[in-house]
Amino acid sequence: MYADSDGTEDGGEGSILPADESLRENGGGRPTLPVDGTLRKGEGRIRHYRWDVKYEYKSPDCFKKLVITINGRSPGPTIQAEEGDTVVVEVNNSLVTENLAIHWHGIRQIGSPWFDGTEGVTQCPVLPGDTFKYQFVVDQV
Ligand SMILES: [Cu+2]
Repeated sequence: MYADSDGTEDGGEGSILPADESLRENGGGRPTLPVDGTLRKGEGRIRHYRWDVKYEYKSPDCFKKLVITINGRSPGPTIQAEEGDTVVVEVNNSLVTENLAIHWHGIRQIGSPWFDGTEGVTQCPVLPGDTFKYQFVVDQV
């Protein structure tokens, strides 16, 4: 299954790049994928997202209120990945006055405990105005 691949690395939909450098086009352009669309185990892709977290006014229940959004959405965007893929999420904290960490519930974080997103336990918070790059392998789906 392929997720969207609009070719951009920005926005909530993310982009898909083969983790194996040999599968990429020269020059780091748009990635090439096997013609039949299948990958063997160990040929996971890189799922790259850029998220901007901020407060926005939304009316989820018809009453306007401030909510925390990711790329303008609340709830935030969905990450689509398969077992063996590497998820990379660059999170920018635009909350202005609040620290931030993202916890990836259900991801075991084997070999990457510092990306588990528990502020003060496994990572320092992402300070207002800062960007933090989470990177982990999806070892089971
Ligand atoms: Cu959890």
